Amino acid sequence: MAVLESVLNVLSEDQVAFYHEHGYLHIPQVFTAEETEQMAEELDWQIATWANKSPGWSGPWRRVYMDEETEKQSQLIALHDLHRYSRAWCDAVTHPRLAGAMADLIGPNVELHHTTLHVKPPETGHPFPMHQDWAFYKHVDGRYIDCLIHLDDTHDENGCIRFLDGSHKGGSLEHITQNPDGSRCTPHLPTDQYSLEDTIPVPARAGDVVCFCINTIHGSRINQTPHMRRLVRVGYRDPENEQTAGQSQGRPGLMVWGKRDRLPEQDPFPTTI
Ligand SMILES: O=C(O)CCC(=O)C(=O)O
Repeated sequence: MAVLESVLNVLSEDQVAFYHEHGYLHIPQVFTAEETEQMAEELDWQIATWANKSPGWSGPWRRVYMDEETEKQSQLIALHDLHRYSRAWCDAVTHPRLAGAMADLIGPNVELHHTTLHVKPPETGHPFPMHQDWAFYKHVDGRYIDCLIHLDDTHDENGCIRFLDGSHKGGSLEHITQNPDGSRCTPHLPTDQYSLEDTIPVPARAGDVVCFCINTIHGSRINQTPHMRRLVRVGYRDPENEQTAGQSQGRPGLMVWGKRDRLPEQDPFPTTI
């Protein structure tokens, strides 16, 4: 009888099965201590040199998640596409252990879509309301994974990521995108139907990656500690999973694993935009 050869690059079969069942996966120590230290050092440089500090995501959810005083002070430090700003982050998003793990989950072909920094400053660092990342960069199907690269150890006190177990199986959901006065707000799910209380916390160590499907519902609590909580989100997709709206639409990404197959009538990328 023919024995099926494993085609997995980095993950075990149990890890792959866990991801497909629960919609998320904690992958310990994707990066070595030395790599993580270099990434953290260059991240701090990027924060000091390029990042924006702002009140963060908007919407009526803020007053459900925070009291008035905290809400006024709550901040988020953010920056997009870190791999464009320093070498350690270019190496990180193309790292064979990370890219190989993504190929195990959505391969054989994996394209980088975006990189986004989320730093929760001490004491009042921004909570995240329940949402799917699909609402920010809509794709036709679930062959899209967001990875949270951890630069700091996380736990509930500093706002570790939390998932609604198995929620990816429900597909994409319409989000609230307007304030009661009709102005636009950051997409989020109704606070009376989706609660952080129902989610599973996934604490992780610096150097770990926690990844999840674009349709997995998630959120996180405020950072109540005196220290920053630094996470970088990196999005990877099957290059044939078409984007229909949102962040970075129409922008081809680096192929970090496999090849970009040519579709019928598809032209090569132009040299100007
Ligand atoms: O940084 C966090 O705690 C949450 C991040 C998040 O919700 C996201 O990247 O979509």
